[in-house]
Amino acid sequence: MLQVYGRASSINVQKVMWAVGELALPHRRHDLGGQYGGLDTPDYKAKNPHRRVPTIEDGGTVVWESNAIIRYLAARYGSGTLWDVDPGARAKADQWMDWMQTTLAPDFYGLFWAAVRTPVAQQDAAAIAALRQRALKHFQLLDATLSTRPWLAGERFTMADIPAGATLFRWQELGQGTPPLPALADWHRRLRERPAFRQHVEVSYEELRGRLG
Ligand SMILES: N[C@@H](CCC(=O)N[C@@H](CS)C(=O)NCC(=O)O)C(=O)O
Repeated sequence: MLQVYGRASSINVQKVMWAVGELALPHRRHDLGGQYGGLDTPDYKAKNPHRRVPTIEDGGTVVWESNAIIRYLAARYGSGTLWDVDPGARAKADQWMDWMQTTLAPDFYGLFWAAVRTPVAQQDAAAIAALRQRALKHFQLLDATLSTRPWLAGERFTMADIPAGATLFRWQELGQGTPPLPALADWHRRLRERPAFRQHVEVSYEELRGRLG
């Protein structure tokens, strides 16, 4: 059975669990990282030399890096659904997944750390406002894209929607006071119709509030 290592409050674990849920894969998730620790054991280090979550183990296959895991699961179990067999169509999904990891995530995670993980007494309002503006520009790009098609890679939900979509639950709080983005809001509404999104992404992050470690 598929083993997933990582705490449910990690957005990178949530991305993987959302894919696991979409594919209805029998699995066992192990709480690791954050308050649960367990990343420094020789056993975990052998699986993931980076010592972060998530990691998966599927038979003899061990994979870390959340987007690499999503691609592996989609290719192995989601051909024709999450995974498009046409290389050109699949590249459309890949580009949004890589964009999330390299462009949206640094600003969005920076905002999350500044506004949620940093204790209130240490928070820098100007830095939070600047990070919110930087993140907003990325959500505006998503909004503009989603005003031309229903899903990020085209006409149907694919793995492309998972990494960027996983940020929307937290953006609800972090983006407060920013201009409305109608196409983004409609995408979020449609993602919320997916049980795996609600189960794995709409997870409380209160255990992370005020905790820098
Ligand atoms: N690029 C990696 C990032 C992995 C990462 O930094 N994970 C965080 C949680 S989101 C982590 O392991 N933090 C240490 C901890 O939880 O103890 C991925 O997408 O999987």
